[in-house]
Amino acid sequence: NVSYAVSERPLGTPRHVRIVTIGAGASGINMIRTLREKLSDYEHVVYDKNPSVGGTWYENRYPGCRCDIPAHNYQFSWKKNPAWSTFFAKAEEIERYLCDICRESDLGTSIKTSHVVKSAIWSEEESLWHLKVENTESKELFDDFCHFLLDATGILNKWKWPDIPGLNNFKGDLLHTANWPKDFEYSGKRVAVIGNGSSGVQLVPAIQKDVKELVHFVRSPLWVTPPPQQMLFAMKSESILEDIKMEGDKYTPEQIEKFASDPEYYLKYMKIVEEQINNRFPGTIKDSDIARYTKQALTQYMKATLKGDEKLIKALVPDFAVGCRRLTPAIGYLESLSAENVRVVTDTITEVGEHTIKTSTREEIEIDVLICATGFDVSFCPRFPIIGREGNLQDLWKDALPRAYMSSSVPGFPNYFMFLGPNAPIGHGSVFTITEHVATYIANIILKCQTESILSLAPSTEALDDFYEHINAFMPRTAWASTCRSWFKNGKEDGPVTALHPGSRIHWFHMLEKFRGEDFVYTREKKN
Ligand code: N01
Repeated sequence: NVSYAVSERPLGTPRHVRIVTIGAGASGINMIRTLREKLSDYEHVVYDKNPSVGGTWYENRYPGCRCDIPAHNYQFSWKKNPAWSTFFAKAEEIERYLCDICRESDLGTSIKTSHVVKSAIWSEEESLWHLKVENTESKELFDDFCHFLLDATGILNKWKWPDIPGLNNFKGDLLHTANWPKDFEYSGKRVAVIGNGSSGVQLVPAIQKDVKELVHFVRSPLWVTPPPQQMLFAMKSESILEDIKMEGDKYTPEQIEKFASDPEYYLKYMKIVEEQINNRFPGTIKDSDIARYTKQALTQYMKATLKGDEKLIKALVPDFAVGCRRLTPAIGYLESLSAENVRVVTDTITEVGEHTIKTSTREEIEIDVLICATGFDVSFCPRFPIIGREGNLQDLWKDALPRAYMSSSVPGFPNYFMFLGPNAPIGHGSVFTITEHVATYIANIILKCQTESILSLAPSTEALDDFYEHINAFMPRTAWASTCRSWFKNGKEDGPVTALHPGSRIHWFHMLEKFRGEDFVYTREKKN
């Protein structure tokens, strides 16, 4: 039925909406700014469960924690920081960067920390989400609502313990890297570290010199790249790179001053760093020349760094495709494994005793501290019930594969958007760049709803199927879909890659720029 009734609101005037974002990490903080730039007549609140902003960078505090994407690419395009002290920024420096942004601009006024969203229920009659929120300081539980619910809770934050019998009987200190106690003292102790993902390989060299003994349990090998500067400098013969002054991976004070005082020069450097990251994508295509070359070069590099130690080489140098597990620069990791106080154990852990770890060779290793660098649950299952038109998203994704249209929305869940949902292009490059593009995509959709009398929209099931037809066709061509255990497959060896998009980031950004209205199902405002 076409209605010719005249709306009281002049065409194009935005309808007032309330927007709630969950999570004040990089995605949530950036969204505040994007909405302020693009929208008018709206309210926006960001709830975060932690007492401070920063998300991942607030939570991860283990020794050696840093980002493995170059600092000058791991920042907002609208808040450049020429003062990063190292090539890969340390966790506390990134946390400070995010806190400073919230304090110095007034973006922080939209954020309520120590607030946990407990449930979200869609009301079809009212076209809005009803929320239950808890203030964890006052313990007050209150109701809120919003027209648009934005999920910026991130991917790698539900840390998981290894499934090892007896773990809870351990009488020494039991720690997880993602939940590191403040000022934990490990010096002079016998320490076991389980896991050699990005967290484990940063932790091991950071604590090795101070502990009495370090027993490192390695279940799968991993590809380690040469020091960052070496990679960057080898790839481009740009004269600007020859000039860059570093001591180890630290930028010298003169270099930082040069970045700060010469914006054109700084921009050029940032572009080279970003280009180097973007250029990595072809290397993830299985059996491509560049993939073969990279595998050969990294094998040589790892063998040389392990100084021909056959036992370590067997344990650590993979045979699977480069990129199948996340590549890591692992600064100082391989070198630290040759130290006298370090022992690499590849035997399976069969049980944890009160003060020991037992292995498949019946050995019992005595330890004081057990550190699990065992990663995260990447099932994408939300932490709280999100009840849309067709039930609870937790139930939908508990048993079935998580699937989201453009990695950001789900059929039956109107006006609900994720920043880094299933199959986002997070396998190569900076999450900051991705989240800025997603924020613009979501803000444009909200603006469309505000100005085109759209009360709600959700992707159609056909559009979701179509999106996954492409993902399923392309994923097998990538290294990510090779056989190796990886969080890209939520810890499985084989099986669908649920965390990554098979295309390049640039491809993804182009897709986000073109909103395909025909892929959505709408409800509209009733005209008088
Ligand atoms: O976790 P992981 P992570 N017995 O899942 C092992 C981001 N991150 O925290 O591979 C023995 O990669 C498991 O072995 P296997 C970054 O994106 C970012 O290290 O399953 N071992 C594996 O070695 C990164 O990729 C930064 O065989 C067991 C390890 O635990 C992502 O987080 C810094 C085991 C888990 O590795 C995840 O990294 C740190 C068992 N029972 C992290 N169970 C930045 O730079 C598990 N393992 C931003």
